[in-house]
Amino acid sequence: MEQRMRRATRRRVAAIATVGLMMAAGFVASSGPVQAADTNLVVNGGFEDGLANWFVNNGNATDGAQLSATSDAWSGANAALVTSRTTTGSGPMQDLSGKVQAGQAYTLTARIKYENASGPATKQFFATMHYGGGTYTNLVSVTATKGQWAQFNGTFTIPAGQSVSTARLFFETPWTSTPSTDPDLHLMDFKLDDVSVIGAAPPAPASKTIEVVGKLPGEHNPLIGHKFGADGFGFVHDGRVYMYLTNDTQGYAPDPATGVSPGINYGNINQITVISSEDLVNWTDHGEIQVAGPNGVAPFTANSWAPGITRKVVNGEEKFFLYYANGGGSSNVITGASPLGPWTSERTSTLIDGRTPGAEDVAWKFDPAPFVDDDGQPYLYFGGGPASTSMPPAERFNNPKNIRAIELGDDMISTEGAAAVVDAPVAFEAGHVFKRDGRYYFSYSSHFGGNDFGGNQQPLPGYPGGGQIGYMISDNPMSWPKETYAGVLFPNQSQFFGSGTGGNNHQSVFEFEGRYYFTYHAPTLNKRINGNTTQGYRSPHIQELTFNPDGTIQQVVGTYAGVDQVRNFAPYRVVEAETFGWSKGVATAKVDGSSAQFGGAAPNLVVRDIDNGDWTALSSVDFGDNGAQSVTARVRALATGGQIQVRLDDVAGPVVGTILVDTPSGQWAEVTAELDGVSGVHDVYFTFTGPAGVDLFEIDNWAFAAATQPELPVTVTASTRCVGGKAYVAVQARNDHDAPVGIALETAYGQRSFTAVAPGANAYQSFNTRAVSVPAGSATVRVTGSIGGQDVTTVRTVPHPAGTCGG
Ligand SMILES: [Ca+2]
Ligand SMILES: [Ca+2]
Ligand SMILES: [Ca+2]
Repeated sequence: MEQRMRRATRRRVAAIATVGLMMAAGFVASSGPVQAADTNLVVNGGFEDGLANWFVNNGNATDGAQLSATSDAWSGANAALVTSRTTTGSGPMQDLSGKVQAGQAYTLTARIKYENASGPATKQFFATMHYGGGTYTNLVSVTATKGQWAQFNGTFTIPAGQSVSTARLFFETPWTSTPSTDPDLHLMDFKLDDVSVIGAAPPAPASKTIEVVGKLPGEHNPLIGHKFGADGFGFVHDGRVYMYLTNDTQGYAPDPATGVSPGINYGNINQITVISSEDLVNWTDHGEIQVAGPNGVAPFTANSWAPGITRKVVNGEEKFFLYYANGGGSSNVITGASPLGPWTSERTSTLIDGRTPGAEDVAWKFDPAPFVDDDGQPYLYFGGGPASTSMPPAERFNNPKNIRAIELGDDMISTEGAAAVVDAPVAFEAGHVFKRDGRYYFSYSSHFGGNDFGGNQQPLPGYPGGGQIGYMISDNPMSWPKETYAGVLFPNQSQFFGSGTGGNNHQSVFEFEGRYYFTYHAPTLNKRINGNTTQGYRSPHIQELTFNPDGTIQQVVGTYAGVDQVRNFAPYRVVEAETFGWSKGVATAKVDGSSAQFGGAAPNLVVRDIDNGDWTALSSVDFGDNGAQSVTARVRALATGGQIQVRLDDVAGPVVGTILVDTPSGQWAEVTAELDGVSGVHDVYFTFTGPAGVDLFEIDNWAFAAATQPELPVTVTASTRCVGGKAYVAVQARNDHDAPVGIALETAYGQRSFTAVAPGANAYQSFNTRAVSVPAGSATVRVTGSIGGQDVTTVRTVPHPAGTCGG
């Protein structure tokens, strides 16, 4: 009923363009005058990329159709064919949100054809914009003759006061509430081709760049300061820790004037953010996976919240399975060829939903967390939300039985059997399981009470309060009676981070190189931006998890300090520039091509929005005793006069090298700077300077080059001679250094070492081969000494000729 009401009040703005060419099949009209700056806002309007960027209008629940590509095109090889239309509005749609602007005029052209034998001789079609809610505006109309291509060709102006935050263009037949009474007249199939909407270029999107230093130098929480991320799930693979995050940045939209964003809208989130680290302090930004939505990996899902990932070899193939919540109603899984993708959907419908046995009473079939046991058996934990009203109030509060455990099939994309109740006290959501010393640990987030949980009730003694992380310990991953409850493992984060950081949480536990770690989120970056009035944008945190001798967990204390850096950062390799421990004022963006560091399957990002005064930094970089000689960065200059200063240990520390970004504007190029005095372990700051008010350049990756070791001067010779009918190899090394050195002479026929060879003195040995002849070969001379206080070893190889006695 609600849908019909909305449809009936659909606004038909009178600004239907005058249609110059009705029934204009085959006639090419001149479009209106188009200014040079005008641009076509429609992507793939000719359907030459198949159905990319197109989907079926879904403005009302009753709308529906099949969209396919057809070779019966007006031009090119393809057009779109829409069949099985359920409403007059059921037709091809493209999202122009963020592209069209209020008050602007646009020219719309398109080709349309219908052929149904029992259809009318002529039929009117509309190009219509859906501005969200019940607001629809017909833009341009054409009346087509059956079997012939007709052309839409008209202009429309979006009213100055029209909200265009949602603007979706679609094609339809004139509205009637009961089209099924005469489907030949109202629901005919039709074909569409060559769609264009030409007008002012889309406005530059407002900057989302976080200008404050969101992660303070020296601190390790939040993990990143240049974007948000929630519900972190830690996953260890091949020496790296990956964190999969709900992309809280997706809806972040700071007002250009005030810098304050509206509150978070979870309904907009359909991407998962991935970051990774080999040391838990310096994190690489791998960007976002477009999981859900019309252009998502799994387009039959709308949201991607609260990810959980695991790895399994299926039919001999290593695969990575990324589970996520499709809003509150269902959960799903996509498959990766690596932890960084590429990602595909092996399913065409959701994995956990109303059909899942044993989950019927679970209000929110979300928050899926996978766990693969040592024997290879996989499990999935999911669920949460309001408790069943069939329970007494006290039970609804204390033991809401709203979380489930279920076995996964060996393919990891199906379930087996019925889900079992996880009777977690005061449970709300965010189930997660790990195994340690043969026992299983289930952790979860507790609820805040209220009507969903039987009204105001007193928790049982020892049960968690609101918004805490509780845990249970069991010997069986499918058996979680309330008696397995073990306590609160993490109180609410507001206890540690203060005003503005409350709310629910979502945790995970992972083991990395012998230690256990606990992940959680807190809106600490949001708080650094806006003070105590936060808007719900959350950031990932990690603390170490420690256990008592009996296996219970010591309650975690949340800190900005976070965890210790696991290892020093290695600089002598290509490293993505989107790796940093701390940063200020920069953003990242995915670019075409693969990652130089992570290989062909991995996405590549660049650091952008680099202004004068911005910087990035790496924690505890180990340059070794010999130190670095140079640093090379792959950059794209955007202004003249940009520089990258390399500093040690502080954003205002000494400059040890300066990279001049003096390459042609707009082109990727490598630039190098010599370094002076960079050895040992340091934090490294890349500080960016150049003209104010413009983006200076973008950075893709960089690499340090190790200094070549200084050499001890030595003159070496090797010869063959004959003594007593035997061949000898004679080796001589003269110390040309200004201090004594050690010299070792080595041949295939023996070796000899000399200590403290004086300046100008020789080390000499004639090695008896005990043969009448010796083939050509070489001798090795190893010189050890000190240059400028630094211990140096210089190795020289010198050839000797063949020799034969008596020959
Ligand atoms: Ca075409
Ligand atoms: Ca900036
Ligand atoms: Ca990069």
